[in-house]
Amino acid sequence: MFNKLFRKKSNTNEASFNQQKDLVKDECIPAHIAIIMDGNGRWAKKRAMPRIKGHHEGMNTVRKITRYADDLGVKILTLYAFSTENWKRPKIEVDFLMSLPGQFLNSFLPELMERNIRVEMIGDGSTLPAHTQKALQSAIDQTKGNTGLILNFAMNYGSRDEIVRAMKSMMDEVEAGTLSYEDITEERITDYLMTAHLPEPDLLIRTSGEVRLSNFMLWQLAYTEFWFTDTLWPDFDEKCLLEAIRVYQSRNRRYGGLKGEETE
Ligand code: V0D
Repeated sequence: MFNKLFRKKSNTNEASFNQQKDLVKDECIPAHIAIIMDGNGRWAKKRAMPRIKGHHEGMNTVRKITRYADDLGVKILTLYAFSTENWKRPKIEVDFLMSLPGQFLNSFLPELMERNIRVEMIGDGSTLPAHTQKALQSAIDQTKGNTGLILNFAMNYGSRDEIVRAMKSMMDEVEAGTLSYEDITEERITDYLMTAHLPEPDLLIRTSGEVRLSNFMLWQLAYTEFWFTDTLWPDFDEKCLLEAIRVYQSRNRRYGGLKGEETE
């Protein structure tokens, strides 16, 4: 399974990369990884560049991490691309952010097809600019027959907003008489969320040193392992991903009692 990773260009730090890779267990790769991709603006500021340069670099990291995750056998990658709070940023920055899906897909869609990757989204797409919606919808349509990795973008997503919507559609059904008081269970609420068809994330990664959820998948992350790093998203690489997975696997072994005798 790691052959594809081996083929990739060797980095400055190949020895430590290979060491990291050896520590990762092939058979316990988290099926669903969710990532809060933070630190793009800070990355640019450190280089005296405009914030949008950081976002653009962050988009290139999305490409790279999608490839690594796919090569590792991850099934679902959910990326927090734009939150319901991000509209408060300067218009010029929001406008640039909204051009990223188009830029990303123009250059990356052929590779997504080649890799059998399916693009999906969660969040309220209806208030995104028309050109952004078009780019997204076209990618979703073109990849909907693909059966490999699900690349799930959270766009104009907020978890509380998602829960409010779920409650409202449940109320609608209660009023219509198709749902009753007794039907309101954890499983049923899960069914009304935008992630209804997906398993819950096994691993949450947040970059750039902030240690909070920022309204991301509150319901879905109830049992998820969290991994935080000071690395800024544009600097996040395959080594960081492997480190996160290695830590995830060691916690699973300790607390899940799955793979017995291993100790670290
Ligand atoms: C900026 C770091 C890819 C986070 C990553 C509109 C902030 C780069 C996409 C993308 C963003 C979204 C949907 C899609 C294909 C690509 C993206 C946004 C921001 C918000 F179908 N990167 N990216 N979308 N950034």
